[in-house]
Amino acid sequence: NFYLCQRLTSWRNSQFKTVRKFSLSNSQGRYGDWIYSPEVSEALNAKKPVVALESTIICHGMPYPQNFETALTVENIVRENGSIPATIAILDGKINVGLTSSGLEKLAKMGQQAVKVSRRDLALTISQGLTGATTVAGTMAIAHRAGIKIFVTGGIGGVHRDGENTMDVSADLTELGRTPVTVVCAGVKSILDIEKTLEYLETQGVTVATFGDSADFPAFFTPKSGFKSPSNLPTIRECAALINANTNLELNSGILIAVPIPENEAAEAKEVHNAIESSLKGIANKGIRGKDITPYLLKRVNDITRGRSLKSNIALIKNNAMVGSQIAKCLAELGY
Ligand code: PSU
Ligand code: MN
Repeated sequence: NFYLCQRLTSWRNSQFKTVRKFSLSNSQGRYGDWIYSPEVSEALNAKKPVVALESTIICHGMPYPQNFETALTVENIVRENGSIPATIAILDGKINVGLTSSGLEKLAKMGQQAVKVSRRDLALTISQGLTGATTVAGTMAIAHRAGIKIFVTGGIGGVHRDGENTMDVSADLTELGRTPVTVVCAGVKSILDIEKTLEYLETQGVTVATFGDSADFPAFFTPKSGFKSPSNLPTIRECAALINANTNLELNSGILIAVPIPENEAAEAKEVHNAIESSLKGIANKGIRGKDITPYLLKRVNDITRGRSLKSNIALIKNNAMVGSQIAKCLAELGY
């Protein structure tokens, strides 16, 4: 028994050493074998502002090559406005926080071949060694564990139309209810039920604010949805103060800051409305279900408007990146 015990202990020690060595060589950051890009690792260690970016928007939200170009541009806008971008994805089963441009290009070319990774898919994608693009929910979960407080994207998922019957409610909303990360977006597309999405965010205890002076919650392609925003924050500094108050309370729930698309970049409301209505008919006719619904609708709307909605989509993400980066920078400057 003594012999066995000794053998076991030395085996366990050797395993431990292997694991330690393995993780050190793979990680430049604080977590096991997560892979941090050098600039993200350096920024996190030095407590410099970092902004998380998602990858589902690259693989499942936009066509190639616009997805690749936009991803690179958005990262640069984050840098120009004082923060370090951390695009999050799973490459061959490894969580990457901050991607190289070749990593970004690989994902952009993979498109829908990459797994769409929400919270429920994280452990599966890692344990199976797959490559996946993280949604808002998936990205928030990782960003929080990496110590990143701000996350910029285009739009979030929400309560789908007819959601009261289908129960199709994006896991993005429940993630916002349980993960203290601030998501900066342009509201939600009217492929969704905007009113019910706002109700559900309230149920989940998510603080929602429109950035700027508008009383409305924005509708992604257009600055106004016709639904009132629960609050407005006119300045970057007020956004930072809100995040700080939320952190200090240890509520552990997230914040949604909705930035209306700049008026001159907005899509033609009627055109987008028609494209969305006809795309919605397609899901029923083609029997599209579950996690495939959002990517299908995004692609159809892009196709029907022949790229005009994509142009607005790209413009609003750039605008969000500027706002989000400035909020992260302000948070760091205030020592929050
Ligand atoms: N809405 C958009 N663009 C997007 C998405 C939503 O306008 O790219 C993506 C985001 O990654 C979001 C996900 O987290 O779709 C939501 O998917 P679902 O509805 O299946 O939860
Ligand atoms: Mn869904």
